[in-house]
Amino acid sequence: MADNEKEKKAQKQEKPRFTTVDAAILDLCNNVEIPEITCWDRTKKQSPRCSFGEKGICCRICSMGPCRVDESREKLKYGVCGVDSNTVAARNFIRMIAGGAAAHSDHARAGAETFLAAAKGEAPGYAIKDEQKLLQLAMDFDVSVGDRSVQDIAIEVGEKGMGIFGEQFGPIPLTKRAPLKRQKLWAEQGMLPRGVDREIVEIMHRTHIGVDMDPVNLMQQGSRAAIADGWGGSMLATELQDIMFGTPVPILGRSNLGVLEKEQVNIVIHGHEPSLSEMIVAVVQDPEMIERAKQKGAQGINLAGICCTANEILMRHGVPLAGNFLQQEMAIITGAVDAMVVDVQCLMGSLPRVAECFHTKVITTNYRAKIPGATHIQFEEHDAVETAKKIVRAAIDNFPNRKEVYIPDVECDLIGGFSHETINYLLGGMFRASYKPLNDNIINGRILGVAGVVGCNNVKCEHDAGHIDLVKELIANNVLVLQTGCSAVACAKAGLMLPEAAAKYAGPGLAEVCETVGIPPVLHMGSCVDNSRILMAATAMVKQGGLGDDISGLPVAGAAPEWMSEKAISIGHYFVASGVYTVFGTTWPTTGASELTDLLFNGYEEITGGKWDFALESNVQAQKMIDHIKKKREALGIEKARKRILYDMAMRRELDAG
Ligand code: SF4
Ligand code: MSK
Repeated sequence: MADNEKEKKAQKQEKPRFTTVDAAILDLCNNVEIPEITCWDRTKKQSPRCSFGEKGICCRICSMGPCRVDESREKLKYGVCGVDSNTVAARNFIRMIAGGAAAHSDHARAGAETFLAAAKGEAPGYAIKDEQKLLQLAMDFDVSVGDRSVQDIAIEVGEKGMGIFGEQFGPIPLTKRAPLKRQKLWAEQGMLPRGVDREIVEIMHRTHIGVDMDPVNLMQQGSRAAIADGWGGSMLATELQDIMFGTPVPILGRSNLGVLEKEQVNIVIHGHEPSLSEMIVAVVQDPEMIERAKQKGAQGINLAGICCTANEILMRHGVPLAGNFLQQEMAIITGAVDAMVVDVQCLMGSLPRVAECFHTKVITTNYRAKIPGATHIQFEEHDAVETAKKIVRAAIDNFPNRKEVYIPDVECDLIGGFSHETINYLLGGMFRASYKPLNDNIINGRILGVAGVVGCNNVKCEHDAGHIDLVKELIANNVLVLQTGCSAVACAKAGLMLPEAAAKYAGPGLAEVCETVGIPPVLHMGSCVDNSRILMAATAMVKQGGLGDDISGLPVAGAAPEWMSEKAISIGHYFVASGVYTVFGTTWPTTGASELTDLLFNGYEEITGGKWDFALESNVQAQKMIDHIKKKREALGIEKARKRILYDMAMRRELDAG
């Protein structure tokens, strides 16, 4: 065997068990004997994977299959029913959009139910916290305001909100928030959405055997459903949550497993819906609960979060982030988590099995998401405080059952809470809130552009590295970064969400702006559904003026370097359908279908002004995003940084004479 081959083989064998750059996980695995129970262990056992599945060309829609289609092999060109790889991959792709849009929208529906119950006074503990936002939403829904009471308005807004999901004819109201040119384009392209329920049902119908076989036509429906998610379900979830729980403002937080407390009862909240976690935040401060914890030998109660429930309660209360998606098992492995309380989405089925090796109580709380082996305590919004108390009591009572505890001494501060409204105030000031300073700094070249870097962790790649490397490269090139989801948690842990990160990592122009305004170069905008905040920020930039008349003209780009969920595909596609260049990393689900991939990577630019792209390496993703931003700057005529020129009298006279 040649020397370099031997070297390669040795390197392959030496691949660490936990591929991560997270210092807390690395510390944990050096100090705790971890049984083979983690997602890293399972992913090894799943290899090698079916290449047809990876390329999006495995079809199991009917029982004549499963069919593996392969355009490069004559005998596998068509499935039994006669469809080719482009049809199969397009059907699979838009079914992913349907799954993602359904998750966001069902989250929104649960929020709307709680909102309506709260408005009617049937959900004690909940209130209307942001009246201004309620009035704004009332206007969007054509609800008359006049001299009606807040409660009356809220009830009608709640009822209309519930009605949006099943809206049969459309367009759904929040699409009217988009720039006019975008709305016109959607109408021309047949993409203006009806209610998301209808759009998802239509995807399932069209992708049934023997229905829609045209990839372009399938993608049009996929686009309509994705828009119904971004400008419907997701946006409604964000709006109603802000009205009920408060619109986030900048807040200090902490991140990583070091936020767990050895001497306190640790409750980790995990999932996506904030309705229950908001109540838990209140209940853990109850003196009766703190006293109970002390009676069990703890010094108090410590609350922390994983995934997007974490992001929700960080944004509004500063509750620390214990970690992102790939840290859920690791949190239990510290031995310090007395209860992991989960709601919906991104939960690993292994949690109760991992918990068995330690002492953690895994508590499911939503009838939609039960896990064999977990304890179920159903969350009732009509009796939310009592449900929260029951859960907190269960956690406290589990404290004496702890075995070995090892909490990595790794944590990092961050500033969260950058809602679209907050950015508006911070940039323009309370009395002249506007995006003008941002647009001006983009036009004068201090800021090259804006990037949304969002999405999951994926165990197929090095945990967190994709997010951190990409974001560092973007800010070094003066690109302001907006973040949500597990990507935001990754960058928070890396210290990128602190104002001092501007001087350390950002290019000189971006650093100057951040230092003047007092913001970090990377802004935490919330959870997965809060990607709608990024849509609103982009729309505000268009409406402010000076950067064209549509989102597709802005010097902006999006990325999800470590994506894994169907929600990420729905989010990515509503950004593409809204005119944004969007690059994904790790893996791409249509590589076995050349025409469909070409449509998504090239053709879509003609259709929506946005397009998909894929690159494995962070530096390539960054370069592609920067190239796109520069292309847009050139089209706007602002490709060169404009220096501020101070005119002297002679120059002024010359101007006047001209
Ligand atoms: Fe095969 Fe067609 Fe059935 Fe898919 S729908 S499994 S390609 S026969
Ligand atoms: S939690 S969807 S792993 S971002 Fe929103 Fe993280 Fe992705 Fe779940």
